Amino acid sequence: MARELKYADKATQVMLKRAEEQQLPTIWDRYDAQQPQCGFGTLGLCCRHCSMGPCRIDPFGEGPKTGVCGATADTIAARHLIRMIAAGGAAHSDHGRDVAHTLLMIGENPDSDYTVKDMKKLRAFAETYGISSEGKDVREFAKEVAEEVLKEFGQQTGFIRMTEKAPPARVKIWKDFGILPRSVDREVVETMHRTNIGVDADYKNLIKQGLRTSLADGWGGSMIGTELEDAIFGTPNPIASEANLGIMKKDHVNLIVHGHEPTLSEIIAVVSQDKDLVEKAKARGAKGIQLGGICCTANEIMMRHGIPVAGSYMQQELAIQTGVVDMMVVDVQCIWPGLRETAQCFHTKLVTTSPKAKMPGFEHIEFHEDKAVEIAKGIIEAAIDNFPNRNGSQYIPDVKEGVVAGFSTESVFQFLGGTYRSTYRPLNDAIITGRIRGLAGVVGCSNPNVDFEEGHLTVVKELLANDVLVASTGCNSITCAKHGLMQPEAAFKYAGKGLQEVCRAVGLPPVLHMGACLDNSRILRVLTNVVAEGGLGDDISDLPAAGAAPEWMSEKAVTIGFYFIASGVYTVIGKPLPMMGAPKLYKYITDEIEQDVGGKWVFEENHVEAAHKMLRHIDKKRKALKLKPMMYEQPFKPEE
Ligand code: NFS
Ligand code: SF4
Repeated sequence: MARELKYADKATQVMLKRAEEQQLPTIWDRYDAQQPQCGFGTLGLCCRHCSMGPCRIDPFGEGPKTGVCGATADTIAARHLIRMIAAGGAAHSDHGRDVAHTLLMIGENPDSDYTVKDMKKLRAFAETYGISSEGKDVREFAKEVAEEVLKEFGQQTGFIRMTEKAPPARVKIWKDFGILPRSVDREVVETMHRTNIGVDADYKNLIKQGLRTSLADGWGGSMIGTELEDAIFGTPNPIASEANLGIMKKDHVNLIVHGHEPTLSEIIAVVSQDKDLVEKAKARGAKGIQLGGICCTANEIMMRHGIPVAGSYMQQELAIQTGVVDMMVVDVQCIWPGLRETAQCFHTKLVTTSPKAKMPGFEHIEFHEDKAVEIAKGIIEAAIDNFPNRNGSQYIPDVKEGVVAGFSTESVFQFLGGTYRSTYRPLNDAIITGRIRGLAGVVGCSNPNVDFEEGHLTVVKELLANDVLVASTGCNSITCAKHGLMQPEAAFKYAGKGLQEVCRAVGLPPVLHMGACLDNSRILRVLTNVVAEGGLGDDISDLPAAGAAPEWMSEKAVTIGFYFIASGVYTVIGKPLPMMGAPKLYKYITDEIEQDVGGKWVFEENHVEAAHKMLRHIDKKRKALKLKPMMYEQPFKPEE
């Protein structure tokens, strides 16, 4: 079916048209083939948690209002929702846990290919766990920290220690409400238990456990992952790079890394320019080796090495359709098994590397961290060997954009305060004096159920025009990068006058690339630092700030949304969560929950209106803080 993508980047538009002409399969075709999708599932009204079912609730007619066990719509939808949180949180946190394992290996294996690149960061992290580096060599220290962290993943009592990094007022809310997470494993397991047949049927009590599980991810698994990745691979600093399919080169071996965990891609990034390998590529007739990323693996290596991004989630098969990808090597998460169908039409070799993620039609070269360089070299060699096998038509759209990435909680600090004094003061002052209206995190996936990139671009541009500084992660970052929003010059094109002045003064792009989805934890820390700097209330929920994931699709996005809400953030998504058939649950998570945790869900499929809702919320918070009126006139003026 011909499909027009009005908002998508030019490379995607061209590639999709070619795919139609050449009858190559795409995610959009598979999506269309699923229409109409199940109404019960969309509304959150089906359950197959036991074999008396599957059950479904009739939301309109005379059909059943409960499942066989008597579970109501609210119970069924709430149980399903928190299982999504458990799954998404487990994905992030397993990633975080793997990074802790890498740290342990650094401690235990003297021949490890990994080292600690940022000792300062590791020391600061270890302090939270009451571990000092004094009198210890790096390996001894790394081992001690890793063991303590890994123990925490499975602890039965106490609480996840990174939660103490939140503003004290926030920690008090979590304690009083009873959602301070004990440990990742404890919360995920308890969520699975409670949603088993005949256990928790109270939608509010279920959501409460969901909130606690999401916090175990945001302030636990994810945050630990980010911190330890920074310690091992280096904390990102602003770095220039490029994004979109046009980064690939016809006369080079093109190796695409796709997935999420940077342990393999980091090593590939380092060894891909190895002299012997480049020579080998030349011997095969290529001019060199071009590395590119897809999804969050791309974000990780762009943030730390400036390796260009080939595309976002929705472009994974379009990359292969260029005919010049000699290998796509994947680790975990957001990888389509359907890539096989596309790769079959070309010479592209698909390689899985994680024992957790094998796929039919992919070759499996298992990655082991203790032989990281050796395996990475083998993978690159296999890509080189595949270069002469290019068959089908080759076409690389000549489309790419410049981007400045690499904003970490720390580098934002330095940017604002200069080299002499790291401080968030200028940011707080810009908000207080009305140059910046507020802060927004715009994050998350893309989804064939929306016009590709319309959601991200509309929300971000509307916020910028109204002087909101945007922090971005995940596939939103890739969209913003491809559309030129992550260059300092973008401020002059898209930002309101106040935000423009701030960006010009310090040379910041108006949209800050803060990394992968795992790095949403950086946004939590930025918000915490803004609170700590003073003048904008005591808690994250006091800040003129909001979050959005306009094109979300993954269970990870559900977890992220819930931990932002549990941290006091007003959070807007496009397509509603699958629970619209559960009226009491809907009222709770989009309204009453604000009383409990300070944040709430907002569903808004009109993206301009989504941004306006965020702006209204930001204005409400500015008013409550009695901040000065905005310095310059804004296009969006909320009706009084
Ligand atoms: Ni996040 Fe990153 Fe992209 Fe969505 Fe997938 S890559 S972890 S889940 S699709 S933003
Ligand atoms: Fe049906 Fe209840 Fe079993 Fe779910 S748990 S399938 S609602 S009987």
